[in-house]
Amino acid sequence: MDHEAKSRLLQIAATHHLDAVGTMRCPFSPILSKQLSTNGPVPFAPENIKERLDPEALLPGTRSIIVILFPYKYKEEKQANIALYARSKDYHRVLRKYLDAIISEMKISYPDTKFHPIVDTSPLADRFLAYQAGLGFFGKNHCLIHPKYGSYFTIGSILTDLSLPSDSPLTLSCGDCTRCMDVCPGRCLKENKFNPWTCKSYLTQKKEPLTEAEEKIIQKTPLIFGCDECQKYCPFNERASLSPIPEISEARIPYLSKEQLTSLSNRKFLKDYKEYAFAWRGKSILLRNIELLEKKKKEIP
Ligand code: B12
Repeated sequence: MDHEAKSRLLQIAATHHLDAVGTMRCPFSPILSKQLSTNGPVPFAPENIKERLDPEALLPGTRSIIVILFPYKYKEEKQANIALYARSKDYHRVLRKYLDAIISEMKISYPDTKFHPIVDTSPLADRFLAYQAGLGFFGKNHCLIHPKYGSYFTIGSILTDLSLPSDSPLTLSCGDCTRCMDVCPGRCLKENKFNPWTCKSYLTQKKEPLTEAEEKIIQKTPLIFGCDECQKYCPFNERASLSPIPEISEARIPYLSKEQLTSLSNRKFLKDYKEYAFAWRGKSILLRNIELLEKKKKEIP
C-alpha cells in the first residue's frame, strides 16, 4: 500500500486550501448496492445499478478513489433566491480545475500512474465515495455531513490505479435531532427513506408541467433554484466553517429578479450565465418559479 503517495496527496491538497481529503479502496462496501436497490430511481441519475457500482468502466484498473470535499458556506446574503451551492461559479467547472491541478502535481511524482477525475455527472454515487473515504456520515436530510463543514460542500473525486490506504467511515450521527424533517417543504425526508420526486430542489429544476401539489411545494420558500431548507436548520451547518476556497467569494449571484430575466433573450441569458449551475435548465424554468412565488404573494391578503 502506498502510504507515501497518500502523504504527497494530502500535502498537495493543502496547498490548494483543501483539508477534507480522504481515500477509499475498491471495491465498494456491499451497503452501497443495497442502498441503491432499495431506494429506487432518482431524477438526474442513471437507473442502471451495475453502472453505478463500476469504477472500472471509467478507469480500467481502478484500485483506489481519492475524495475531496469543496466547502461552500459563505457569509449571510440579505437578498437571495438561489441555493447556496449555486451562487458562485458552477462547481462542476471549479472542482474540475482543482482536480486537474492535483492530478498534474501527482503525475510529477507518479508519472506512470493513471488518474480520472469525476464531479457529480459520473454514474458513481459521490456521497457514498465520500462516506467510504471517511469524510462524513449520512444525515437525516440524506446529505453527507462533515464535522467541520457540515453538509455545505460539493464532492469531487479522482479514480486511480495507485493502491492508497483506506480511511474508515465516521461513526457520528444526527442523534435525536429531526429539524430537517420538520422543515422540508416537500415532506420528502423519512428516517431511512428519501423521496426525491417531492424534493423542492428537484421541482425547481423540473421541466415537465408541474401539478398543483408540486407548485405549492415550490411556493413554500423563497428559492427559485435548488432548496436549502433541510440544510439551513442543521446544527452542523449552523456551526460549520466558512469556505476556504477563493472562488466561493468571487462573482456571486445570490439573487435573480424577474426584470433581470425578462430583459434577456434566451441566447443572452445563456451567454451571460453559462458559468453558473442555475443556468442549466434555461431561463424559462427560473421565470416559471419566480412567477409561482409572485402568485403566492398576491394570494396573501
Ligand atoms: C440526483 C441528485 C439529486 C436529486 C436527488 C437527491 C437524492 N437525495 O438522491 C435532487 C435533484 C433532488 C438533488 C438535490 C440536492 N443535491 Co444532489 N445529486 C444528485 C446526484 C447526481 C445523484 C444522487 C443519487 O445517486 N441519489 C440516489 C441515492 C441512492 O444516493 P445518495 O443520495 O448518494 O444516497 C445514499 C444514501 O441513501 C446512502 N445512505 C442513506 N442512509 C445511509 C446510512 C448508512 C449507514 C449508509 C452507509 C448509507 C446511507 O446510501 C445511498 C448511496 O450512496 C449526486 C451526484 C452523484 N453522482 O452522486 C448529487 C449530490 C448528491 N447532490 C448534492 C447536492 C449539493 C444537492 C443539494 C444540497 C442541492 C440543493 N441545495 O438544492 C440537494 C439536497 C437534497 C437532499 N436532501 O438530498 C451533492 C451532495 C453534497 C452533500 N453534502 O451530501 C452531490 C453529491 C453532488 C456533488 N458531487 O457534490 N440531487
